[in-house]
Amino acid sequence: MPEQSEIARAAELLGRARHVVALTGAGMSTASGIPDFRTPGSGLWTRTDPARVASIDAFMRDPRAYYAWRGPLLKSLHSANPNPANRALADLEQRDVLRAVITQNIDGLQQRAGSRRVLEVHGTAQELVCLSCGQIYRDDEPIRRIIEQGDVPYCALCGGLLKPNVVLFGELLPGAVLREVYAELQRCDVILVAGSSLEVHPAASWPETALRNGARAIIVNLSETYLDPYADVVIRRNVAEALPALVTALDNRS
Ligand code: CNA
Repeated sequence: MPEQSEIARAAELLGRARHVVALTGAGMSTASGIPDFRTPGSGLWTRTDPARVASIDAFMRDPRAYYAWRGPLLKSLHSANPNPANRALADLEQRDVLRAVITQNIDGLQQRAGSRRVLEVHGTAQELVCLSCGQIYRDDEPIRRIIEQGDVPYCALCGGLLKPNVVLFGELLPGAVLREVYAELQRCDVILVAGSSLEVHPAASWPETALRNGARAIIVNLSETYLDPYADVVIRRNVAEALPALVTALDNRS
């Protein structure tokens, strides 16, 4: 008998699962034109030292330098649209296969593709928060113009410094979201990791938590991850091709 392809094996696992959860990362959005952090050549961190600019200490020390570095990423987020990988995960949720997407992404593409249950563990770039009074602002045109001009945005209410509502190095992850994440990791019997290098903690350790709870793991990623040897299926392909193929294979299962 011919060996089953990885896609078919993954579809088999998904088809039999009771509660599937996805963990996604920046690789889900590269097909939408948003660079990830670590892909050689295009990755944002291959050009800058992250701890130097993307930490809360660095932000407080020099917000202008932070915005100058973050500007190109924020700009690429504004013009991006969901891609077939995002739509495939939304399709899986619609088919009652996928129960939740835990995402490290800050771009909102998964929700725009139609996913309803998305747990944003690193916050969202679509908002800014005032570090003095906590007021939340939409990332709208006037604020974008300030940043694009090389200036720093301040709160209209109290004059405090505005920070994108994302988690920087040295900041805590949002507690309420984390509680939901751990509940999903308890419940899931399959975890589908897509487009993450699994190098940023604590998210990097969550598939292990799920495995320890008895879940099976499927990994779809272009480069190797530490988890590959422990996964049931590893699909080393572009998520924008592999995830739609997975949905088709699932639909074709009799
Ligand atoms: P990462 O460390 O940059 O890893 C991305 C992974 O995706 C790499 O292993 C790549 O090989 C892989 N990859 C890239 N493109 C594809 C593709 N088309 N198909 C399959 N695999 C692909 O990013 P992580 O998400 O693991 O790291 C977490 C960081 C990245 C979080 O703090 C995010 O906030 C942060 N980030 C988010 C965005 C975004 O919201 N789109 C963009 C850049 C960075």
